[in-house]
Amino acid sequence: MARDAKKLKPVKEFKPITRSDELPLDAERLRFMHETMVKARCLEERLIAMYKSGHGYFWIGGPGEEAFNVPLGMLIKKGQGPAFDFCHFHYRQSATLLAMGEEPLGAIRQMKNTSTDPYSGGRNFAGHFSKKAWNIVPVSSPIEVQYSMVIGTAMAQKRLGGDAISIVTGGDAGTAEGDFATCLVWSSRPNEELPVLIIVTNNTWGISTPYDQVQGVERISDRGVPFGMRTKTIDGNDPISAYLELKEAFEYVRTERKPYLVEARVSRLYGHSSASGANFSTVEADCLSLFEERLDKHGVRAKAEAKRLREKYAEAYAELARQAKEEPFPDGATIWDHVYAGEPGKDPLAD
Ligand SMILES: Cc1ncc(C[n+]2csc(CCOP(=O)(O)OP(=O)(O)O)c2C)c(N)n1
Repeated sequence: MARDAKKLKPVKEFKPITRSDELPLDAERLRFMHETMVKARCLEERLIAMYKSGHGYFWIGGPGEEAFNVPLGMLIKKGQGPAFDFCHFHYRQSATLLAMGEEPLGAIRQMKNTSTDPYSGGRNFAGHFSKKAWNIVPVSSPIEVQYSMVIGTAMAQKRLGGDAISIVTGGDAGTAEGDFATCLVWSSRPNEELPVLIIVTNNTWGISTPYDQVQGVERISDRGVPFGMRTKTIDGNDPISAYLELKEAFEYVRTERKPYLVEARVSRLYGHSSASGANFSTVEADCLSLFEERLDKHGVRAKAEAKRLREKYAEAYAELARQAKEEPFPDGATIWDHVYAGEPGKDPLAD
């Protein structure tokens, strides 16, 4: 659905750092951020192309959120168990996984629903990641349940001590559900505060429902204020600002062991999902193109080089899709794998 402009008022405090002459991050980091954003965009565009050519049943993903999701992935302390960060993500997080070092082939296999899909063995939607080795909890299709679940891992981390935290992401519309309120209450109990980085990516849409017809608050971050937690609304279309703001939030949660609610304003560049057509939006800010303008202007990466990278990854991922096309679908006999602990009908604690 096209519209003229976002009805949300612009946030005055968005730091103008990226409009100054000096970029406040080193060139190597900026180039990594840009290349990872390119990878994420090319991956999502490949997944959309697969859906449109009949090599997948449903697409949903994160094009338009790369400027926020890449810095997020760069700051996560990845590993398995409570001494590492726990990630309770939603379905728009491919750029975060790539920034953490994930290979793109898994997402392509999940799109094609092959048995080789490392996240669900070919049985879940696109963008439904899970990775035990990095504490990436399986993405849930019923939205928002992750905001209740994050409390559990954060409690374990609080008891353990150390600096690992639990991170939860979800969209603006989903915050209307009770799980979000549960998260605010349980993460902020006096003297029992939990190390949770609560993130809401606000693209101003819930499928086709506009933000300003549903939410009475101007900023979702304000929902955390009555609970005494630190809150901030940040510019999720600016990767430098997002990196610096997130760094501060991570440091606070790691050291204070208390919650921090971040609302990131982002774009939704290909609509909600394949259910709404998955066509490029010309009325929303494109964080990748905007970043490329700035990198070129500051001599960090020329536009021609950025274009070359886009072509390189577009072709590389087309090749991965050709590879996945030849791989088998899951065998019917594996239908119960990973559904229950142990075997169906057998007491999981019996052995
Ligand atoms: C419990 C539940 N209710 C409804 C849906 C259908 N649904 C899927 S995505 C979505 C909108 C989510 O919007 P938002 O939370 O803003 O996240 P976005 O997809 O825009 O990032 C809805 C209503 C669902 N999957 N689960």
